[in-house]
Amino acid sequence: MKVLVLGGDGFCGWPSALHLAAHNHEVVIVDNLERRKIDVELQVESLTPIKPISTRLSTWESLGDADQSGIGNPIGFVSLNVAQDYDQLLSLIQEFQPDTIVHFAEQRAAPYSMKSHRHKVYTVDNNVNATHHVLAAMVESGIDCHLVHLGTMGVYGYDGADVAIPEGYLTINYPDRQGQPVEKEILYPANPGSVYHMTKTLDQLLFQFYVKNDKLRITDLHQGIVWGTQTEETRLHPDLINRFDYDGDFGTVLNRFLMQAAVDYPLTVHGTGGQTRAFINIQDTVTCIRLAVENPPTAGERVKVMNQMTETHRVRDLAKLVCDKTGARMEFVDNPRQEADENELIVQNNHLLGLGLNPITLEDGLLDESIEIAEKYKARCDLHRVPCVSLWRTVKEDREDVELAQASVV
Ligand code: NAD
Ligand code: USQ
Repeated sequence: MKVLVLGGDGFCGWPSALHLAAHNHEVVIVDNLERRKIDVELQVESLTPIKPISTRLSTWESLGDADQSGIGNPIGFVSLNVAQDYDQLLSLIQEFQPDTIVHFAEQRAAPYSMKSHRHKVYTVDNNVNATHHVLAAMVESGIDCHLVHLGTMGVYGYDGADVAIPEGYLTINYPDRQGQPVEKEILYPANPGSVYHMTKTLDQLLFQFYVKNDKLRITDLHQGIVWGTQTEETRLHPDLINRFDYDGDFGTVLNRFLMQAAVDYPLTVHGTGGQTRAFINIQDTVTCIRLAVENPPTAGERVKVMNQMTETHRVRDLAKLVCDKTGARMEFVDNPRQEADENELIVQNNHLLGLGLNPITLEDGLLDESIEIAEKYKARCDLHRVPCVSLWRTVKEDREDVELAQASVV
């Protein structure tokens, strides 16, 4: 298939582009390299030394061989801003005629989206416009292609509702005006916990409308927190290494804990650490993307929502696991976010299991690889970038309490 990978230079997009190419899909990456510019803004770099996109692509191509394995299949690259350059995006879709567009091109960090009012505005502008531009361009081009979007488990919220979170839709019953029972399936009530997560709930409404109005074919993958770094393809050459974000804005919890253990920084457990979240290894992410690409919905079918996660864990249990494996210590710090201290989370993921996903869990040994990577590159870590300094609270006194507590750590 011909696949456009929007956001294909990022943490999930890069290994997904390689994996699709290795499976003989014709891939073109679209990215404005904004994520690399945000590193400059935040004065931090990926723990792993990532190469420029041109080096990544030429090294990948140089690995090609005659055995037709798919390794080294050329990948194209187009630099454009999906949220701003509508005409260029439309022309690209008309020229390339993709069978599938995989859309990773959004600002994805909850703490970054809550840093300041400017960051909130940027996140909404970038994410909602990017998604809407893709949908409008799909319709205007007249090309029948399938959109695979990266959504988040966070659209469901973490209020601990005593249900197994379904895949996108909830069946509700209510009486009509005559008191007769009515049954309906609705999008699971949105309950975002950050401006970033809110943009993903807005994306859901855009999808619902464009499927109803224009019969677009859309898969929305509600992904959990991704951990790990390397995949089968990125391991093939040092130039292909994937990003490893560890800073207080973009680093996600398990990768941060692994890095903190490597540099002997007490693991920063927010609040009681009773937050339960869904997780998935990056190798499973790329497999799920391919499964979604290769199994599109039919025209007229409602948005196909699949929960892209493999296991759930409490934050303090993850911290304990990492401490037990590495000898690190943990510290309970004031939570900079506004979120429930404790929640239960049970999630249905039957769609992707049914398509053949064979989950990699924390038990499967890849944690050791991540620990090795954190150890190998720990000299690149800037300890000043470790604390989470983005505060959710807008009340001045609340902020001062958290700031004071943060200043006392380490
Ligand atoms: P990332 O920031 O590493 O990658 C996103 C890429 O998109 C970057 O290369 C960036 O430059 C590009 N981009 C952003 N806005 C763009 C625009 N307007 N035009 C062109 N390119 C643009 O993030 P990631 O971790 O790879 O996440 C990818 C997607 O997966 C996001 O939508 C995110 O919400 C979702 N997701 C990620 C995780 C996770 O744990 N990383 C979990 C669940 C869902
Ligand atoms: N946390 C800590 N200590 C830390 C960092 C985080 O205790 O040092 C806690 C947070 O308070 C939160 C939990 O760990 O309760 C998860 O935080 P995170 O930063 O790992 O994940 P989150 O902000 O939810 O965002 C990440 C990705 C986002 C994706 C989301 C999937 O950045 O793109 O959408 O995971 S999910 O969480 O399932 O919604």
